[in-house]
Amino acid sequence: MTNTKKETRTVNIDIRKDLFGANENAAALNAETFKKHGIVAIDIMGSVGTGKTQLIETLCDHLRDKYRILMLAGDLATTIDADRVASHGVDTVQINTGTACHLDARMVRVALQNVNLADYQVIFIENVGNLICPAGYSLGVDRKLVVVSITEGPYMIRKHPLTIKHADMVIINKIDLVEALEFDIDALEADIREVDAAIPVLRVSSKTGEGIDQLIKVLNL
Ligand SMILES: Nc1nc2c(ncn2[C@@H]2O[C@H](COP(=O)(O)OP(=O)(O)OP(=O)(O)O)[C@@H](O)[C@H]2O)c(=O)[nH]1
Ligand SMILES: [Mg+2]
Repeated sequence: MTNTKKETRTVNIDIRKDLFGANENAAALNAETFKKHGIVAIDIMGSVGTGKTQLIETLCDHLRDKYRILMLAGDLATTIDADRVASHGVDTVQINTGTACHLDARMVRVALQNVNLADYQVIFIENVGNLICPAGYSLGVDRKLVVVSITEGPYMIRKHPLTIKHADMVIINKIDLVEALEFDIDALEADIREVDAAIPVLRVSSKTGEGIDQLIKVLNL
């Protein structure tokens, strides 16, 4: 009996590449869907408590008479943020991610499954509060905003530059607290410019509404 030696086949799986590749495919599908319905979709990222929901609430107050708006809220648990925005007369869908510290394109796709997209012109997506994880996951949106706020201390950009690299615009929120906190906003903006010299940076107070008209103008809404 001849003993024929067999070759061992090796398959290398790059899990990260596989994961990100699958997400990019789902993001492309989302982008196509938004385009087909003429929807402007905006992903709002940022650490816990920077004012993402407050910003969406204020934007909705300014825009809800002009556009039909849907808000998708990403959180590990609860419907608190979706409920807050819904109280402004805006339709919402809560996405509870369980343990995931970011939204991905598939979650957005699933969340939109039972939504009649013909009813909407603008979709605000509040990502899970986190300055790191959401950066690598495209959702298929038109714009990616990062909300930083002056209550996080002066070093968050230097410590977490990655999200800025993946964003189209940075919102510095809570500027109504500048004096009380003796915060150096110019230094914070200089840190942002170190990461991306060209990125638009807007200073707003989602609470008082300062800077919101300018933000709406820059967003082309
Ligand atoms: N003074 C002031 N407070 C603000 C402003 N924006 C948000 N806040 C307050 O900051 C706190 C957190 O705001 P949220 O909008 O819940 O923050 P978030 O980023 O959505 O938080 P998570 O969803 O938990 O990540 C709330 O008490 C808001 O009222 C602002 O411009 N000025
Ligand atoms: Mg929130």
